[in-house]
Amino acid sequence: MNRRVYLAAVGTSVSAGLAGCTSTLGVFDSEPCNDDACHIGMTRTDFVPEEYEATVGETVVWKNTSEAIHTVTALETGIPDEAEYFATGGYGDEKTAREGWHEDHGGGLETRETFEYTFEVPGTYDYICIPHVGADMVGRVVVSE
Ligand SMILES: [Cu+2]
Repeated sequence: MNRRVYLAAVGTSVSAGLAGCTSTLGVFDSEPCNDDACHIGMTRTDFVPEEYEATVGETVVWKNTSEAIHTVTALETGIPDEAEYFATGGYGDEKTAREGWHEDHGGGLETRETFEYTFEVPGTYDYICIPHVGADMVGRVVVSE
């Protein structure tokens, strides 16, 4: 056997094997937050669970359990009037949050980073991931007394 051909074939199979191992986080996609450290996980284009039930005073923790960058951005028209606005990056309103993302990916949550918010007002809270809202990456937290 020609030695150069043999090496080329080995090189191919090695790199193919490595490529198959790069996405270790994918194993947890069906249940990305399987410990007490977070409540809502983020896969490639989904918040999991998409709807989360909380009680007043509860601090909810989101964790980016994927290899993509996400945001947690409340919709101003989708949260109770009395509730304090929330968004990754600490933006005070939805418009600024959207501008921050489009300017320099402000508010982006990297792999394994977390974001938390304490829900003080009962009601329904709708939020989105700005870069993936087109892929229907939306979530809801329902807060009861
Ligand atoms: Cu996203």
